[in-house]
Amino acid sequence: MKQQKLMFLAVGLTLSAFTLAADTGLPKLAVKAKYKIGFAQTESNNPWRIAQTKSMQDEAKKLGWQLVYTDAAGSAAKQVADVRSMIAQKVDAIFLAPREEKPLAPVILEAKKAGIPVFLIDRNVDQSLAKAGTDYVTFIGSNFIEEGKRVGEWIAKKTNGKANIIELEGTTGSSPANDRKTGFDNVIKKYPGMKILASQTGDFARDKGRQVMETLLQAHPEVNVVYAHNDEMAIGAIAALEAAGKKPGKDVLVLSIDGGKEAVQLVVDGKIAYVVECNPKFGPKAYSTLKDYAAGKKIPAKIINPDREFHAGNAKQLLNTAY
Ligand code: GYE
Repeated sequence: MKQQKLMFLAVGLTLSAFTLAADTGLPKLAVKAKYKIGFAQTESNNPWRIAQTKSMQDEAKKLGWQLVYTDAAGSAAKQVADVRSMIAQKVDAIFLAPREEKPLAPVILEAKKAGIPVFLIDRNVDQSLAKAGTDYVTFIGSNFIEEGKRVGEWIAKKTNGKANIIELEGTTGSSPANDRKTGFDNVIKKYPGMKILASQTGDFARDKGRQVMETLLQAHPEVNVVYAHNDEMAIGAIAALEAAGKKPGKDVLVLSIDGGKEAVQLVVDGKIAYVVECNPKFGPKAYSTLKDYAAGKKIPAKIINPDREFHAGNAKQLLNTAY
């Protein structure tokens, strides 16, 4: 009798250890017809952000869900406050596009503690501070390292491994800026003839990109390749190059990431040489992932969007499909 009891106890303990191990610790989400969700946007100063917000809003409308939308206007501190206010409003779930990798990690943990699942879209956070699949459900977005690598490889091929490069980096401390640099650097390292003359942030913004390019151009007139971490800075750089009497596409190859219509048109015009796409239309995928999560389906810690590319050979044909 006693032995039997002990055995039951042992089986029970093993079972609960199993359930604990299988439990991710993430807040659960009830299955509902309609949700009240938060979307904390980082800024709205470029076409990429505007297209992303529109996609999130359109899809919420389609589903009849209530969307609490905030715009951090380029401030990580404001975005932290925005997420806290969503927690206070007891939204069912939060979609967050974290402006920078470190400052947004703590509020993810606060949401988790409050029982609200968080989904990261388009930008990630520092995994040592908040972990995908444990502290937040998943990251949905592009593989930024791969994007940077593709740009680097394209340059290596087109220039036979000889280039004088100016790099315009995205927002300092953001995951796309960090990773687009890493992926690019990994390729450049292999080619002694490819030199990064200067690498500086243009904050993913057109006018900042133009100003930075203007200054760097004076210091490095020998530049023949510009790698911009997004379209906006590439368009700013083109303005600076033209103002200095240089011909983008001839004297200087300009490459970027995003693939918005304006940039793809510039590929058609011959001013941008190559663009890796990074599509901002997240709405449908974001919400279907939330529904899958509520239904108890296993969600991978990373959901990677496929990225196309635009170059002289396909830009005209693909122009209408660009965001
Ligand atoms: O490339 C840029 C935007 O986080 C992937 O942020 C996104 C980047 C995108 O402002 O244009």
